[in-house]
Amino acid sequence: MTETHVFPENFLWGGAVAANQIEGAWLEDGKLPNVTDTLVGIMNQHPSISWNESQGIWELDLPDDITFLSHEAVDFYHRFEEDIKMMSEMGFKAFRTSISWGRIFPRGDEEEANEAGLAFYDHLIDTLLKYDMEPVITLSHYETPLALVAEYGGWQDRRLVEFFDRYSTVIFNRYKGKVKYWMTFNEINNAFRMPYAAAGIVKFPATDPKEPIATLTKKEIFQAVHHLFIASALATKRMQEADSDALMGVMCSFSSLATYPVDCNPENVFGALEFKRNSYLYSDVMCRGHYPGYVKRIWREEDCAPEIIAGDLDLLAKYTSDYIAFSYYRSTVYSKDAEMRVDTGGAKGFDNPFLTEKSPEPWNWPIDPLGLRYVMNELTDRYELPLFIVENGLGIDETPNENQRINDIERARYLKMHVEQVAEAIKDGCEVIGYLWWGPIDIVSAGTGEMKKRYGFIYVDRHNDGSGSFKRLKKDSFDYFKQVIETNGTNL
Ligand code: BGP
Repeated sequence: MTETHVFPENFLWGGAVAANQIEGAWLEDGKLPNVTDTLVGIMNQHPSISWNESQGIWELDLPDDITFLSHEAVDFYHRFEEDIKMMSEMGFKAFRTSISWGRIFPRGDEEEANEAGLAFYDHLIDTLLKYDMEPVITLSHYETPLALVAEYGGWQDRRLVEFFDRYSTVIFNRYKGKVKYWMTFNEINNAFRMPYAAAGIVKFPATDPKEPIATLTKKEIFQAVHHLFIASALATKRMQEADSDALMGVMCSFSSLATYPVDCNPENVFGALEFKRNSYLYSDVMCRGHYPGYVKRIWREEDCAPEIIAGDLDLLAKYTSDYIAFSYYRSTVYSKDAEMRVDTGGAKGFDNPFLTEKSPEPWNWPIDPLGLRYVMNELTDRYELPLFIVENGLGIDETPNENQRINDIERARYLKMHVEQVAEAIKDGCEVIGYLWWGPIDIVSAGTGEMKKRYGFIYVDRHNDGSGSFKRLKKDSFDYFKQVIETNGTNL
C-alpha cells in the first residue's frame, strides 16, 4: 500500500499507442505509405522497397507472401469512438497517439495539407476531449512518409527539416488550444539502432539494394540526427508561436538508462556510462540546448561530425524541451566482453542474476520496476525537468478462455510494481506529469510486427495471419487499472 496522496491531483493516468500500430486504413482518405508500411517490425533491416536504377529512387515493393498487419492494424481509424469510450470507462485522463504525417502530407513534400487527414484527427482529438482526456500527440512515431525516404534519402537530406516545419506548423495551428502535450519524434535516440525506422534514412544510390540500410556511416547518421534536432527545435518554436500554453517534450527510449555494469571493474563501470551516453546525447541536446563534449570527441576521433550551418546552434540553445517523455520496459547489463545488442534491452550473452522475473517467452525482457525509479531519479538529477512516462507495459501472447475471459494477473502485477516505483520516485522529489500504459488496447507490436505481443487491458480479436473479427473484449486487468485511477494510485 503506497502513502496516501502521493500522486498529484492532476496526475495524467492513461494509455499510449502509435498511429501505425493501431489505425490501419493505411491508404485511406489520401494517405500514402510511410516507413512503417514497408516493415514487419521496426527492427527489420529489409524494408519492402526496391531500387529503381533508371529513376534513381526506391519504390514500394510488397511481397505477396507477407502479411503487413499494420496496414489494417486493429482498425482504430474506423473504431476509435468505441475504443476511446472504453478507455474513458477506465477513467483515463490522457491518451497518447501519433498523427500520421502521411495522412496530412501524403508524400511529405506537398505545399498543401490533405484536408481529409486533418478532419480525421479533428474528430479523434475532439472525441478525446469529449471524454475528458488530454490528447498527448507525437508528430512522428517512426512514420516518415515513404516518398521522403525513397526520393530524398530521408533525414540525411536537410530539406526534410523544411517539410517537417510545414507539417508541424499546420498541426499546431489546427489543434492549438486542444492539445497541450506534444512530442516530435518517438524514441529519437533509436536513430543508430534503427536508422530506417527512427530516422527515415536510406542510402542511395544504393551500394547494395539488398541492404539499403546497413551501408550507412556514423557521419551519415549523425547528419540525420542533427536534422532531427533542428526539426524538433523549429517545431518547438512553431508550437510556442501557435499556443503559449502548449508544452514540447523530448521522447526517448530510456530502458537503456537502466544500464548496470556487470561488475565493479572500472572498465565496465565506465563502459556502462558510455553506453548510457548513446541515449543521453538526445536528451542532453534537446534539454540542455547544446552538443556535449563526449560526442564532440567521437566526431573528432572518428571524423563523423555532421554539417552544422549558421544559426543551428542558436536554435538548439533557444528551443529546448519543456519536459522529458520516455518509454521504460526493462533494464540492461553492460560488460565490455559481451557484444551489446543495440536494443532496448541491450546486452547479449548474460542475464541479470538479480532479476528473476522476465516478460513471457520469446521476449524475456527482465522485469525491473526499481530500474524505473532509478531512471527517473537520474533524469531529475541531470535536468530538473518534469517527467512523463509515455510507455510502460507488458506484452503477452494470450487468448480468451472458454468463458471469453482473460485472467491477465501478470499484467496487473507488472502495472502495480511499476506504479509503486513511480510513487517512490515522486517521494524522491521527481516531478511526474503522468503515467501512460503502452498499448491499453491490443495493437500491432512494433518489434515483431505481429499481434501476439499483446499489451492491452482490452483484447482485440485479430491474429498474425490477418484473421479476426476486430471484436474488442475487456481483460481482467481492465478493472484493476480502473480502480488504480479511481483512487489516484493510493490503492494498488
Ligand atoms: C517502443 C515503441 C512502441 C512500442 C514499444 C513496445 O520502442 O515506441 O512503438 O511498440 O516499443 O514494443 P513491442 O511492441 O515490440 O513490444
